[in-house]
Amino acid sequence: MEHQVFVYGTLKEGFRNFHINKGTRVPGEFVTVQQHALLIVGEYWLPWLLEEARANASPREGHHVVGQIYTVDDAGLAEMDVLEQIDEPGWYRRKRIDVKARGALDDEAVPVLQPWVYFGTREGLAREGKRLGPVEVYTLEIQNRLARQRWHEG
Ligand code: PCA
Repeated sequence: MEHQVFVYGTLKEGFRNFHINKGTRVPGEFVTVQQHALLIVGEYWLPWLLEEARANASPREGHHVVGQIYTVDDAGLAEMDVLEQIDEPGWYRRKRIDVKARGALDDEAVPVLQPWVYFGTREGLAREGKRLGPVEVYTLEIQNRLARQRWHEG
């Protein structure tokens, strides 16, 4: 069976877990129909997409988060599930999300897609601690802060 997955973090093309992503990219970029808080958490600066628009009581809003869609087979999806530890308490949970082509959110002629996504759990956020965010897009610059921090720590 084929599945569509919306990736917003390290599984994106050019990012550090892309080798785990065995999917075929659907061209272009996509954004979430709802606003979500995309946070960067913990020792490993993990991208952590909350189902909610707000991380806490603060007024800072989430975004229409930007990502990529891949079509994967069962085995490919299973590999991603292992990476994201979806069966471990307090890690990621795979659920459906509404997305549209970037730039076309307000265009009713453009269909809403409902791929899988790996949401970060609230428990995981509490355990790992927030570093950054909410951000609209997980960038190479953010990913590489992990390496810079390691270098400074020696
Ligand atoms: N990998 C998944 C979820 C967060 C992460 O780093 C992704 O890229 O969508």
